[in-house]
Amino acid sequence: MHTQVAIIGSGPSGLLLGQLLTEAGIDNIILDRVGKEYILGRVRAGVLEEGTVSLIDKAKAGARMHAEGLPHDGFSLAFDGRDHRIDLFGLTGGKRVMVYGQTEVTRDLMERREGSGAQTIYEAANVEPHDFDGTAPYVSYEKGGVAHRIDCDFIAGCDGFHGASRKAVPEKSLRVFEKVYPFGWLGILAEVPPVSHELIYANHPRGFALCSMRSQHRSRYYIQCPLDEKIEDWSDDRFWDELRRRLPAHHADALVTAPSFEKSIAPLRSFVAEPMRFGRMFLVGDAAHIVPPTGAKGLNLAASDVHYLFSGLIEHYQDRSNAGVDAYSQRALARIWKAVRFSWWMTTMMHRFPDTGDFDQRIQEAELDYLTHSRAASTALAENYVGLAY
Ligand code: RFL
Ligand code: PHB
Repeated sequence: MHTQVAIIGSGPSGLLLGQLLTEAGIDNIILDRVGKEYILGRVRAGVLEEGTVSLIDKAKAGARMHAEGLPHDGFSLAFDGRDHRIDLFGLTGGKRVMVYGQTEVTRDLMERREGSGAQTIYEAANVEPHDFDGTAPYVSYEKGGVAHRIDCDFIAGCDGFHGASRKAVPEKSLRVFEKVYPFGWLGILAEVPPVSHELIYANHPRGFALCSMRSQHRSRYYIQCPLDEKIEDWSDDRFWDELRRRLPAHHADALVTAPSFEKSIAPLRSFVAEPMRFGRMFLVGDAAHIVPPTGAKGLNLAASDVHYLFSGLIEHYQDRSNAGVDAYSQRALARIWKAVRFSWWMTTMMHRFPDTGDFDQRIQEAELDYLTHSRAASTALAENYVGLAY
């Protein structure tokens, strides 16, 4: 088999890149080690920047997002028993975010891909990129016990943090930066109206809590928990009680509860692998970087990587220039590090760290007080939250 771009991974980065390439007439094949239903069963991101929304539109997969997604003009920081609204729209000169689940983005991109006839190979075992240092790279895999090979011009490693692409790069060629946080997020989904029409990020002595949503009838809630917490120890009642305790009283009183239909614990980490290009292979999205979810940046960074790589590939195929692919790693990393900084800062400001002393606690309180009373500081938060320019 031969294709122009072999894409490893059918998550949002692989699907978005694949669809943009297909719309531009560039042939591509996507490979994933798991099946479609498994991918659609993962509950992850919920907040899309305007740049991400535009890219989904460009991939012609935006119709349902515009019909069902919820545009948000602000969110609340809750601490000290009160809400402090961050007016995203007012502070950024008219920018907003879109609340629309990653699962739905993925479903829309998959449907668009199926409609366009582009090929996706699900349940491909032992997917491996080869010879990306030379001029004739290829990807090998097994399906139904039979070995296959796809020859290609380029390989896009869109296979997430645990994927095969980054692992195929010799250790000496990679520089890795990592910070692991001493807590995780326990999250649930429930068929209940959201406690507030905007997101609430709460800093409380018992730990962080986040009230988010997927629609007017479906809510997504998270609470900070120790890393060794076991999901079996968290009945729905225990979760709802703990969430209520971490919210200002007027929200706690208004919280509508019901049995959850998804519950999971995610550890928090910051991770960046540099560079993101190795000859004819590129790392994209979570394959190259992870941010803690506090700033809602993971999926949005995957989208900005796709933007830089897609424009580089277009320049290569349409203008016969390699300037864009040569600049990919540097352009993507410049934006990534700013989002890594923002996510680290939001995480540090909003969580209770097990080893925080009195001094650090007062610094956190001063930071929140400053942030919510200074227009300059609120503007910096809003500018980063809606997403820095590409
Ligand atoms: P993904 O989504 O991990 O997809 C990678 C795909 O590659 C496949 N794969 C392989 N295929 C072939 N061979 C192999 N060896 C393979 N290994 C893996 C996998 O099966 C999978 O289908 O990476 P991608 O596409 O780069 O997308 C990244 C996003 O998923 C991620 O950054 C976000 O979900 C992060 N995130 C959030 N991001 C936001 O922008 N806003 C948010 O509000 C937000 N909230 C979150 C989040 C992530 C969370 N978790 C669970 C990590 C909330 C949570 C709780
Ligand atoms: C979500 O809805 O899953 C979500 C929203 C905002 C975040 C993280 C996750 O910062």
